[in-house]
Order: sequence, then structure tokens, then C-alpha cells
Amino acid sequence: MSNRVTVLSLLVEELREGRIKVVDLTQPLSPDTPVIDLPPQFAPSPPLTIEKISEYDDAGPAWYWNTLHLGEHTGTHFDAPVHWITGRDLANNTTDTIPAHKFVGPACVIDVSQEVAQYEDFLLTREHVLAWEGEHGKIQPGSWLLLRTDWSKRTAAKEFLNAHEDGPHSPGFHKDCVEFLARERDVLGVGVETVGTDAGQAGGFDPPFPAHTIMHGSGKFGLASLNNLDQLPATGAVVIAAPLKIVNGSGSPLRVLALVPAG
Ligand code: 23J
Ligand code: MN
Repeated sequence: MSNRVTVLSLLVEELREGRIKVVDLTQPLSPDTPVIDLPPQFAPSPPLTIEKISEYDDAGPAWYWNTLHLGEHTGTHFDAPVHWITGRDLANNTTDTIPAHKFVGPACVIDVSQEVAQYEDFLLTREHVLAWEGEHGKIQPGSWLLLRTDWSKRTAAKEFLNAHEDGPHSPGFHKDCVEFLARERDVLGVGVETVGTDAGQAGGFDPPFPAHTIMHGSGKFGLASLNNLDQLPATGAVVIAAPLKIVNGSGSPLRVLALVPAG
């Protein structure tokens, strides 16, 4: 029994031999981490603040530790269905009640970095997804749909949030596309490199914030502010994204990892 070759014993060997790599999809978390800028009539999410408790000093002679103050949706973070009004009455819609098996799943990575370089308000359509499927195969139920835009290469907060006079500009999804992904592909959720799963201008869409509205209304999740999506294959990576078990939490910062076959 203990010497049996299983997928897990093979996984351990492949990791040790470097045939499977662990790619960190997480943005560094600090007081400089950009936080979403909502219109002024809405309450803002604060930036992260860190306060030292002790650092090998009178307050704690042999230990160093800090207190964090931050919004649930800060930096690389997970959106739970309860985050949106459309998901408020669903079962298991909070960070503490989502079944843990949903925190491990395959990734489909759609690369639209060329399009986004030309047009910062680029929106993914159902037709883009169907074209991707023509090349890579149908999206299997329970997959993350990760949108590679290279937006994470904008490491300065100003360029990352990209606020113009008429509000923020960044890529996202058409309403029809998220409806297709949720209803016809039964994805786990969508993951993006931008500050939120909706496009910068999505507050003015019909419905407003369609990715949040439709994904969370369908019990699906979101991952925002991802990094290193350019290191993932179109298919074949496995994503581990487990939010903190905050009771009644609407989301949480988290470390997102991808297991990827080595080149
Ligand atoms: C609240 C209102 C609008 C948006 C968001 C939060 C997010 O993007 C988020 O982090 O969930 S668009
Ligand atoms: Mn969020």
C-alpha cells in the first residue's frame, strides 16, 4: 500500500525532479498595493496598513510580528458569490462555506495580450472563447478561465488602475461572454490580472459590472490581480486558490499557485 504508485506519489516525484513547476500567480502585498477606485458616492476599500507588534525588542524580546488592516478585496484576492447581491442567497456562498475541493482546479488561459496592448478597454467575447476552443479544446466544467492581458506588467499603481477623467480603463469581459462561461461551460470562475474581474468601465455597462453580476449570481468565483499568467500554458496547469476561512467572508487575499508541466 505505502509503496503503491499513485497520482500523488508521481506528483511528489515530478515536483522533486522539476518536471512540474510551481508558478506563483500572486502580486506582492504591501501598503503600496493598488486597491480598486470606486466612484466617490461609494465607500472605498482602504489600502493595506501594517503596524508592528514587536521586533525582538521590549514589546517581544524574541519575536517579530505585525498587525494587518486591509479590505477583503485587496491585492491578489478571491471573490466569493456572496460578494455580489446576485449571489447573496445562494448556498455555500461565503469564504468559510465553499467546499474545499473547489479550491483546486484546472486552468484555461486565454491570451489577449496583443489585443489589450492595442486597446486598453478590450472586452473578451463569446466568439473569442469559441475560437480559443477551436484551437485548444472545449473548456471542461470546473475550470478556471484565466484572462492573460499582461496588465500585471503595469507595476506602478497609476498605470495599473489607469484612471482617466471618465473613470478607470482596463480590459474585461462582455456580458454575453460571462453568461456563456457560467451557463454553458460551468467554469469555476474567471481570473484576471486587473484590479477586479470587471473591465474598468464596467460600472456603466448594462448590467453594471456584468462579470460580478453574472458569475456570482451563478455561484462562480473570481480571482483578481493575478501575476505571471504569461508563464502558464493554454491548458494543462492546475490552480490552487484557497481563500482565508473568514466566517461570512465575501472574499480574501490569498496566495495563488499553479502547477505547470516544465517546458
Ligand atoms: C466592489 C464594487 C465593484 C467592484 C468590486 C468591488 C471589485 O472589483 C472587487 O474587488 O470585487 S468592480
Ligand atoms: Mn474582489
